[in-house]
Amino acid sequence: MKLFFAVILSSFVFSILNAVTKVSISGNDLMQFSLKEFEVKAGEEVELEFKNAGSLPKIAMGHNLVILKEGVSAIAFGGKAMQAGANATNALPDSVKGDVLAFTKLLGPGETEVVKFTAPKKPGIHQFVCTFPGHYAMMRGVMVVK
Ligand SMILES: [Cu+2]
Repeated sequence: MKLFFAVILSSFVFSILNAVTKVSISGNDLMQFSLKEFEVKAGEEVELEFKNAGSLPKIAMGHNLVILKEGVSAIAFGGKAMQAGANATNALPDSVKGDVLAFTKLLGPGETEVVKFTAPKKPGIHQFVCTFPGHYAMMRGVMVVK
């Protein structure tokens, strides 16, 4: 009987430890994210699937998804990335990654990437943005940590 409870308890603990929030977002040829807002639980693992659902060539319409640290504005960060030399092949210069919580690479048409990260322990709002040159004006959203 004790063993039975131990098994139940350990599988329960295991499922808590493995709680993963899955989020799917895509970007398209109209410079739009499919989601403007998503929610995660503080401290929980997040599996973010990002897809470039467009068909235009990557050099003209590549997309990435960059989640920023709390308090960093997507607009300001987009400008900063441009000044740091963001371009159509390297949209997220290393020198600005200090402001970043998680990011995907720049994806071409039909490409998908899954990134895993741990949600911040502190509830709050994190803006996200595509840093392909010029896209930050339209491709923005927020991740709410609850
Ligand atoms: Cu984009």
